[in-house]
Amino acid sequence: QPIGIFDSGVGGLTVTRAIRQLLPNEDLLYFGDTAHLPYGEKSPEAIRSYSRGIVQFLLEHKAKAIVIACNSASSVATDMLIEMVGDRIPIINVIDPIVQSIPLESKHVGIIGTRATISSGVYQEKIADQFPQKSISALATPLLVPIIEEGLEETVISENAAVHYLSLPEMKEIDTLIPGCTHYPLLTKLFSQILGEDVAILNTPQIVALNTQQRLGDLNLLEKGTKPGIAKFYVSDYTPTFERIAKHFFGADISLSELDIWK
Ligand code: DGN
Repeated sequence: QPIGIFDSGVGGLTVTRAIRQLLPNEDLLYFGDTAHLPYGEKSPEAIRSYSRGIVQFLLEHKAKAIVIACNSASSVATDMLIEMVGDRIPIINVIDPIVQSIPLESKHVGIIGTRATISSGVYQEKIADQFPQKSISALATPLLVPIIEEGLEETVISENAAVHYLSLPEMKEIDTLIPGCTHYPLLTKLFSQILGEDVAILNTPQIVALNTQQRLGDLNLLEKGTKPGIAKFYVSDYTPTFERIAKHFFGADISLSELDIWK
């Protein structure tokens, strides 16, 4: 039985890549809702409705666990999906494990993400609940997504955009940065050049992969065989551009198959 993973598009492949590296014997079933992206600019109602359809699809394909590999969907659809699935299979979102991984010594946490993620306030609430003594600053940084999708991480364009956002007053005093969007791990090097060594940048795909391993381990759901798992990658709308970007995020040659679950 595969681990089902979904995202609004192909950004969730940064998380999928980390899961694949950590759990190479697991079968993976990835669904990217490219027909409806970007979720980051959609309303909570729309994101919940798309997420429900995708989870239905993953359940029909016998997923033994589901990873919501999208910060925007994790922000607004996690509770609804847990309610929908009940105790049939575990639903893993990206936000809870990331919040739990904030260093205890951190005093001021900065979160960057899409408009949907930041305006949901979910990161802010969960951090405030768990670490009431920490200061929190949150900033929507939507321009970074298309820059990364164009493969422009190492150019003056991404540098200017990142410097612009990270120099805003909200981000001035932070000592920890949460790259709260599937795409942003590709800018880690740039963020650390801008922010300096004293600011910790969380490795969000790795954190989510470790949490997936732990949740599956606790439920005795980890694959015991030693053959390499099979990974399948579906999208609701195929274009060669999505495939090119997918390879960039996954860091290896993969092919996408179109499957319109909305028909
Ligand atoms: N996958 C989305 C997220 O992590 O919030 C980013 C892509 C988008 O919808 N703009």
